[in-house]
Amino acid sequence: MRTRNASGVALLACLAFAATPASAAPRCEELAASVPLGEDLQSINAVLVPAAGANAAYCRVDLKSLREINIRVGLPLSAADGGTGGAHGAWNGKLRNLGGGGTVGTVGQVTAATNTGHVGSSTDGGHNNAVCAANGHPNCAPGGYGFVLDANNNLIWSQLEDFAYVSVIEQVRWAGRLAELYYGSKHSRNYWDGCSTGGRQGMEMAQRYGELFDGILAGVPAMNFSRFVTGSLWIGTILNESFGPAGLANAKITAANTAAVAACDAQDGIADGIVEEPRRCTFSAHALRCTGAPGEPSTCLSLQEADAIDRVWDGARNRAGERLWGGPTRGTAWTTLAAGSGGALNQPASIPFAHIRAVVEEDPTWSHANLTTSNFDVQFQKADIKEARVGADNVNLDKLRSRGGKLLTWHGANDTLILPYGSWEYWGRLFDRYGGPAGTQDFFRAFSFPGVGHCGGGAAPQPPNLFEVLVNWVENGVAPDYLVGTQSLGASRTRKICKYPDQAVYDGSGSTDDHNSFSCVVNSQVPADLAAYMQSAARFRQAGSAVPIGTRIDWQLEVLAGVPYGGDYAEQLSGVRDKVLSGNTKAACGQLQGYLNHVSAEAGKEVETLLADSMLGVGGSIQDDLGCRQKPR
Ligand SMILES: [Ca+2]
Repeated sequence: MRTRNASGVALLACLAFAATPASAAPRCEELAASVPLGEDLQSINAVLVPAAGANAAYCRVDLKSLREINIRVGLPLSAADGGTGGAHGAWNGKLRNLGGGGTVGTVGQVTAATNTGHVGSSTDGGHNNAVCAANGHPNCAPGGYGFVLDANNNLIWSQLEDFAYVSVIEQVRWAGRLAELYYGSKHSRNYWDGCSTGGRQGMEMAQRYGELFDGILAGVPAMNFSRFVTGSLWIGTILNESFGPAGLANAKITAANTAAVAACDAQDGIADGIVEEPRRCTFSAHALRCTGAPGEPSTCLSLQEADAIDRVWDGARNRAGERLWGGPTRGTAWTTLAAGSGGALNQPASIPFAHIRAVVEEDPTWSHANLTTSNFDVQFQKADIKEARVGADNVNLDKLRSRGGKLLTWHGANDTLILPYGSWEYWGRLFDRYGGPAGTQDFFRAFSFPGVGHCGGGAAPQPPNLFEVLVNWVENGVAPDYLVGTQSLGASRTRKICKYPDQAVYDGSGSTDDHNSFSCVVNSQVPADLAAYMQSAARFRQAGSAVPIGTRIDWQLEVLAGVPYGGDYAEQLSGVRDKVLSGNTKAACGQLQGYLNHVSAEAGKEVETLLADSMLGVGGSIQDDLGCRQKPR
């Protein structure tokens, strides 16, 4: 292990001269000494891991890059190390960068990549759970967010940014650098492969660094970070407000979900236990109201219970009744997003709760009990303003498209952790940007899997090997119009899952358990009823006028205080605030316009592009509220 020491600068100079010439590629054991330590490499260790069990031998490099970003790169053995069978030793010439899960916090295994001849890579997301715990923070465990807070409970923006994307692009860059050094040859393909947090990381790569990738598999992305986390808290909020500490028996929730699936199953024409499009299922829990009849089930519902279940299914709404976010689809268990005791649920589960507490409120004592259906919209807006730039929900994929790269994504329609609403919402906005689904099909394909849970699972046909599908698209030009899902039912059930928003339709003959009996009907746009379902409150003003302009500006100023380049913007925005508070609307509008021009110009230089998203959004909503936009746009 080599590490950077106090005289790092002098060491760096010596090592640069000592670097192995490119003509003689270093063996694994020489690899660490071949890379100069510097600002983006604090330590590096390389070890040849012999073949063991199902795992092929590979060269494992563990390094620490910027700040607390730890990265692992696995390299199939080079010819010099005895590797055979690939384009360079055992290497197929390709990078397969692997995504993490939850809040990460440890580097992941890379053998899934090295075993198939790829250079594999992973990162801990820029924080180590053990370091977090040593700093005395609560919620350091996987799924906790203690790592973003300093000792005074102030948000460490760099930690959040590292988690969002910096660690990820460092991971990808190091995979490429080390491959070139070890094999003496550049990679021929660059792939991303992840699900959940790994899917979000893939979306970040597509949006920010699309020019670097041939193919990105972003499964079930935890994107829309600034909105979906708060949206998830709706379940716990309804339960707490309706039932307090007693909660609602999970047996009743399960019974309601079971009844909903039974009621909606045949809507799609096939009674198979699967609701093809849960947004079209409008089953009300009031069907399960207790009647007092003898022998009725103990899971029958009171008026209040039925109301609560319907409101959870419906999803978060603001006080004006506009949808903020979707709920868990009917048929989806709530036990991943809500928690409780004694078989009842009454509060949000730990991951979204920890997120709001640490990242948004910067207060480890903040309680979910502060949230009600009456102030939920304020919380939703606050998180969005604060975190928009790490939201991973930018629909500008021009970099990926221009390069000819491909983005393959999917979501289980019964996801228990990351509500599928976020993917449907993003796909719809992407179609809007690129002139409808047809305008996206050469670089983007998305699949909504009915009945499937979080990154798989559920009593429904499961996705095939999607990485293989992606590679076949990138390297052989086979763009997937549909995927074949498989469910084991003793005999196997296969089903066509058509690319979104196309629809699988039964041909009218043949087994409904055979995908060959189905055809995909191409939809040139998202069907009107589903588009209507996705209608939501205007972003950054979801609470309407409930949050005073001054408060919204204050939230944005807090963001600006924590980022590079923030000072200039903050000065201008403070000026707007002063003029608003003094009632000088005309002058406020003028200064706000100057501020927005400034942001637009900087965004054009791609400086902090996604920060600009929230700054422009907040500014735009304030323009509307102040009536600044008098001329038609
Ligand atoms: Ca069905």
